[in-house]
Amino acid sequence: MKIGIVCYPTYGGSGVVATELGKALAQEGHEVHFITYSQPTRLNFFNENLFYHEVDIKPYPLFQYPPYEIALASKMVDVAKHEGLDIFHVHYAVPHASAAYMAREILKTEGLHIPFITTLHGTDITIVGKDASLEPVVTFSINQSNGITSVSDDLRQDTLDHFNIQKEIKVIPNFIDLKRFKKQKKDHFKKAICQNDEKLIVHTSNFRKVKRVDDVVKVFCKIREKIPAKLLLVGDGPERSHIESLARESVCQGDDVRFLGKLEAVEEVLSVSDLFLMTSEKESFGLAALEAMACEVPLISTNAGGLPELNKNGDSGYICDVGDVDAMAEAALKVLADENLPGFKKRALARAKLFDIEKILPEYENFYVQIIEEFKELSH
Ligand code: GMT
Repeated sequence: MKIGIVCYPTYGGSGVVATELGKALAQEGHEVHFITYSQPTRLNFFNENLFYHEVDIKPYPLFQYPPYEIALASKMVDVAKHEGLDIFHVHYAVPHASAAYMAREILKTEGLHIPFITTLHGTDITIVGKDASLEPVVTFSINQSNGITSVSDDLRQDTLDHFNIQKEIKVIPNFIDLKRFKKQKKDHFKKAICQNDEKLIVHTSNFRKVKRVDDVVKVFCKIREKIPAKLLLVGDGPERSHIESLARESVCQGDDVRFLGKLEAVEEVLSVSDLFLMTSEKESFGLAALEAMACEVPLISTNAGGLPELNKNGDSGYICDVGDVDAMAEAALKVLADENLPGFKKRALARAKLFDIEKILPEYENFYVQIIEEFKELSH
């Protein structure tokens, strides 16, 4: 198949899922065309089946806000015509679903019938799309999609509860490449951070308010009161300087908390970690946590969104109420106890294996075939 993938090219989870999916499809022999405004972060190598088309956004004195959606739709039309695409797969509804709708309708006038699938990722539904300033267009373009997927059952339900959706939403969860995300031997790295064999706790995110990273620091301080431990904070985003101040003011300041910024090889840090903290207020799936679990890192998470579909309470870690830092610290201490930790690590990996890309990829491939066939019939 020839597939056009539209996504945000940045570090956000939806862009990572889109890029990893495209890479895996290319590996299977499909031709994959990424259409975005800059090169996707994880698309930094050559593969004969992978193509990148940059959306041109031309500034003009009249435009306070350059019309990205129109430029994207125009590029989608251009790529579909010249590359002979069979289907578009757009990740994150805003504004990709409405751009895809526009592209499909333009192509139709030229006798080309190319369907599109919209994958809902999280904040496109739970925060951005729900806002009254966008909701009518988001509802319309989701309903106009030829196929809709969501990354968790919870997100599917949330979409049905808050939008007037007339179509079926298929749940295809996030996935993990277990060949890349696996525990590696990095003892020297662990020694460098934890000179006295302290327990190593990690959090990775884009430091937005919704992640409640201040709760990560609070939970860590409570753990630190009881046992020797270190905290690594990976990633960057709007809340980072606030979190740095919070960490400095906390009792557990100094060398105990380290900020690593954005990391390419996050699996190296995960390989030496003992516990992942995901304190989010909203989280449709929790891809960062799945990456940790694949590296044998147990998880303390909140019960937000789709997290209970990923983390099994008492098995791969523990689940606590959003904001309940006391419960999270208590649960963390249980996991980190020497007699419990090896079992939790093993079970975190076992749970991650359920989301192996080799299991999930055929679900997308079959869905593409189904949608292409259905649209062909409809168009005749
Ligand atoms: O919030 C983010 O971290 C970015 C956001 C995105 O759409 O780029 O992530 C969402 O999509 C990921 C991939 O499907 C999910 O694993 C994340 O749970 C989800 N984030 C939220 O729902 C807050």
